[in-house]
Amino acid sequence: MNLTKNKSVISWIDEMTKLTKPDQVVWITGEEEQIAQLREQAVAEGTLIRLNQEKLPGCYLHRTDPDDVARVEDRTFICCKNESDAGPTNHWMDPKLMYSKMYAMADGAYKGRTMYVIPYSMSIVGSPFAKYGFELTDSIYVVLNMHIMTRVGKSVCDALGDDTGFIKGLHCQCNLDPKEKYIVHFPEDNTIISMNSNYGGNVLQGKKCFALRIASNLGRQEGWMAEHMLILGIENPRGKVRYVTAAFPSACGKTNLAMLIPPEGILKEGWKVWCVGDDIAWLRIGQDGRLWAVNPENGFFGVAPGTSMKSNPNAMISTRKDTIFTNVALDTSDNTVWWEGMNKTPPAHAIDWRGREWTPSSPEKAAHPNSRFTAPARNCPCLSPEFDNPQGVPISAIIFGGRRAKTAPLVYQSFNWNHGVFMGSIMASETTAAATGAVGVVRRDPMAMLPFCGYHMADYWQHWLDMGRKIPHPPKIFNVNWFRTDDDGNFAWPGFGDNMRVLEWIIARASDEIGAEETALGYEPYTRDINAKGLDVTTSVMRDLLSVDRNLWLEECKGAREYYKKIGERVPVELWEELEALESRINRGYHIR
Ligand code: GTP
Ligand code: SPV
Ligand code: MN
Repeated sequence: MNLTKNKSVISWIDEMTKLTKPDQVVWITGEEEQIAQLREQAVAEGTLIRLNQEKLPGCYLHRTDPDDVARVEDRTFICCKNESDAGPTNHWMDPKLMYSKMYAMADGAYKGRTMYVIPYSMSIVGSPFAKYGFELTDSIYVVLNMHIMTRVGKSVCDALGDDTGFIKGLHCQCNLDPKEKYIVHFPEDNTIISMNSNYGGNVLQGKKCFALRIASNLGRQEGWMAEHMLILGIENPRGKVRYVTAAFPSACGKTNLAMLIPPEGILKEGWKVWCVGDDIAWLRIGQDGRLWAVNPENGFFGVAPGTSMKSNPNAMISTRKDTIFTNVALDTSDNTVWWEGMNKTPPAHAIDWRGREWTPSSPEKAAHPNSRFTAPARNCPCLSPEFDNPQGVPISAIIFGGRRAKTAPLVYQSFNWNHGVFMGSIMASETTAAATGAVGVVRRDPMAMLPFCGYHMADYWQHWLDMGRKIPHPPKIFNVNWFRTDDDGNFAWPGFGDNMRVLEWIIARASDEIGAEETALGYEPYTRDINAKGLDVTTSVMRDLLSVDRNLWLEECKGAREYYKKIGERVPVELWEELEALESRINRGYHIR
C-alpha cells in the first residue's frame, strides 16, 4: 500500500518498479512491528546474526562480502551536464549515458526479490531545514540501517505532501561485482543510484550521497553549507554552552571528539561536552547573524576498531543496545562482539569478519579495520538536549584537522575567515581504511570533503568565501592535528579525552578571552595557555607539538601550489593571495617556532 498520494513520487516509483521487476513492493512505515519482522527475516535468511540479547539487547551482526567493505571513491560519479562543473576531483560521466548504463543494470535486478520503499528525512521531520528522500532497495540490511541513521516512515510522506522537491534514490545489490560497482549522483535532478554494493556510505544514501554530495549542491544554490563535520557543545563551569563544528577526513577522529569526556581535573572544574552530531553538519545563517548547525542524521555509523571504554565510553555505551555491527568479530564464548582496541585481552576464540575461525595467534585482524557500528543517537549518554531542536545550534568555532605525522602543529587559529578557508582548502591527511585503496598515504583533502563535494572544488571554495561575506558574526576558524608523532613514530599527543585541553583554548580564543602568539601560520597558543594539569606531556614535548618546521612548510606551500594548479583556473584569487602571503611569511622567517 502506498504511503503517499504525491503524484510525482508514485509515478517515479511505478517507473522504477517496471524497470526492476520486483516480486512485491513493501513500503517502510517506520512502525516498530514492521522493523521487528524485517529483523526476524534477516536472521532467518542469514543476513543478520542475533547477538546475546541479555548483554546486547536488540543488537545484531552483519558480515559483508569481503570485496565490499568500504566506500569506493574510484567508482563514485557526479553526473551533471557539463563535465567542467563536476571539477577535476570528481569522476564524471554524461548523465544520459550514465542513466542508460544504470537502467540497463537495474532492468530486472529485483526479479524474485522485494522492493523496499524507504521514505526518509534528513533532519527533523517537519522542520524548515528538513529534506526528504525515498530510497528504493532490495536489501533488508539497508532498510534496517537507514531506520537507525535517518527518520523513516509515514510521517515523512505526510510532511512532504505534494511537494516535488524530494530526492530519488535507487539501490540494487545485483551480484556485488566489484568491477560493476557504481555510486552515482545526478545533482541536476536530485537522483542517486547505487549498484553492486551493500556497504555503508555506498548504499545508506541519506549519508554521504544525499547529505553531502547532493546537499552541497543544494546548499550552494540556496545559500547554506553541507559539511563533513561533527557538532559538539562545550559547557563551561558557569553552565554556558558554546558549540563548535570540526571537519576531519574519514576515520580521523570525528566520532571520538564529538563524544569526548574531559580529563578528570577539567571534569571536576565543571566542564562538560555535549554531542550534537558525529559526521555531518548542515549550516545556515541565523536571524541573529550567526552560523547555525543541524545534524541531519539520527544515528552514528562509527568506526569500531579503537573504540573502547577507555578511548570513547560514550560510543561504547551507545552500542550496547539496538545496534547493528558490520564486519566486527564474533566472540563465541558469549555471542557478543569484539574488535581490535576494544580491550587488552582478545577472546580465546572468535569468528573473524570473514566468518572464519580466529584465535589470538591468527595472523590477521579479527575485525576489519573499517568495521562499523550503526547505533541510534538516542543511546548516546552525552547527546545534546539540542539534538532535536529544529533551529540547530549557534557555532562559535569551525575546526579543520587531519592525520599529519609531522607538518601540522597541535593547534593554530586563522587570522580571519578567508585565511581560514585557505587553511581548509590546503588540508592534507593520511588515507585510512574508510575508503578502498592504499592506507597511510598523505593526500590533499580540502575541508575533509574531497570524496563528498558534489561539484567543482574551486566553486566550493568560492561558496565558502561568499558565505563568509554574508555571515555578520562568523565563527573563528582553527586547525588541529592529534596525530603528530615523535622520533620513534609514536603519537606525541595523548589525544581522545585530552583533546579537551585544546578545545578549551579554542573556546577561549573564539570568545576573545585570551591572547595568542602571532606566527607565520596564524595565531598559536602560548605553551602555558594549553591546560596541562595532570597531563603526562613535558613542556619540551608541548613545545615540539606546537612547533613549525620551516622546510616542511615550504614543501607544504609547494604542494598546495601544485594542488591549486591541478584544481585549475576557477581557484579564487583570494586563496592564491593567501598562499603567497603564507609563503612569504615563512620565507621571511616571520615568527617561526
Ligand atoms: P568516519 O566515521 O569515517 O567519518 O570517521 P571519524 O572521523 O568519525 O573517526 P573516528 O572518531 O571513528 O576515529 C577513527 C580512528 O581514529 C579510531 O581508530 C580512533 O581510535 C582514532 N582516533 C580518534 N581520535 C584520536 C585521537 O585523538 N588520537 C589518536 N591517536 N587516535 C584517535
Ligand atoms: C566516512 O567514510 O567518512 C564515513 C563512513 O563516515 S561512510 O558512511 O562509509 O561514508
Ligand atoms: Mn565520515
